[in-house]
Amino acid sequence: MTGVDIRAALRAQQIEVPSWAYGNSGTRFKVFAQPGVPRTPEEKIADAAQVHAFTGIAPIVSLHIPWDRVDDYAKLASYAAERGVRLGAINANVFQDDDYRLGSVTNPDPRIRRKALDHLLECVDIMDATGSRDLKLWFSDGTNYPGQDDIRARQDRLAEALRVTYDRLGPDQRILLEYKLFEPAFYTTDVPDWGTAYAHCLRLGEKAQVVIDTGHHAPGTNIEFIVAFLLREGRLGAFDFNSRFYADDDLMVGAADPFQLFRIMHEIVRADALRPESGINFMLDQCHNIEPKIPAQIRSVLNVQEATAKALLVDAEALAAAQAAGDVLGANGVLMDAFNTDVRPLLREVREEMGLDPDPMTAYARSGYAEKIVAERVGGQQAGWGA
Ligand code: RM4
Ligand code: MN
Repeated sequence: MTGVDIRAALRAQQIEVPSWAYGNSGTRFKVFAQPGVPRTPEEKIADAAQVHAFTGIAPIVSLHIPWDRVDDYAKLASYAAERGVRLGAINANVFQDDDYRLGSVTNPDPRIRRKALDHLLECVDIMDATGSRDLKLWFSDGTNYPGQDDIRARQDRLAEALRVTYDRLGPDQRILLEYKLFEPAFYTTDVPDWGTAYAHCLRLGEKAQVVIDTGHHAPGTNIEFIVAFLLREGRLGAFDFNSRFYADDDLMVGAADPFQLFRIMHEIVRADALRPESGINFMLDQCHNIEPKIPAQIRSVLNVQEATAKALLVDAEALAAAQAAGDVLGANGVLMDAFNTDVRPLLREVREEMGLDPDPMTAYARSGYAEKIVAERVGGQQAGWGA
């Protein structure tokens, strides 16, 4: 790829940010409230718009329902547009109601299954109003004890709910099915891995795609292999980017293992799947429990951008030649040369070409926005997990 192509690819990159990253969050031990945190979906969108204003590559905001429930979604979409961003994936939430103690769409009680399904269908109605393409489904469903419920019957119930939801989708809408190894269930999880998600998606049809949340695997899992495999099958719909040291830590993407992020982005570039038209939704799914939220989101977007720039720098011809010649060390060297390149000067230039400040972190800090929201957002109920 020429230098001109690399810059064009970087300018065209799009990353989707989660509305919930701007609200208060914490662990099951404590939610630490921060001053200036949004109280409404509009305020979350306003904060997300700052991330785009300073990075130039984060023009889309995912919503989570019911956290972001409003009376008029079309109005929310215009509010976003006025701030220079647009609404992205609608994330369903069937994990925060007392009724879901034994599961949502896999619950043994048909009344509760129906309630969960109705929520999924409500989310598609919301997509119609917001113009969103993607319905992101993560199920916390599972069991804690052997014998607690029938593993196969739960798969049948899951498949049934997915089928009804899939059949409700418009022609340009998709289901993004997310998997997670464990938590909150500790014995069985109903969608624990990419294979399970992929099998359900295959049965549903082409509008069902797998989401890879980078924090949802066993330690040591080779995530870039999953990326390569799903891309090859045309079933990779999205990422939920974050980083982890232990389990689903939801830390900033690229913070724990920048090399892994580079390897993932290399598979994306290799498959020419970076372009927005390729249909891969590059989302962040993070919680900023102790660090300031808007700068943390900016840093995360920049981390993905840095990994992408390095992936774009891989000399594909030299790599293919070394691979064909069986030159193990040569091939590895080509990849490492790209990873070890300092792409920060290149990215400063790309930002200048885009009319942005070359240093988004300090530009945001200088902007006074953080002080402004602390002064203005007084009173009301801060968004979050119950701070
Ligand atoms: C889950 C999963 C989902 C996210 C929720 C908040 O672990 O990652 O994508 O919506 O957390
Ligand atoms: Mn996720």
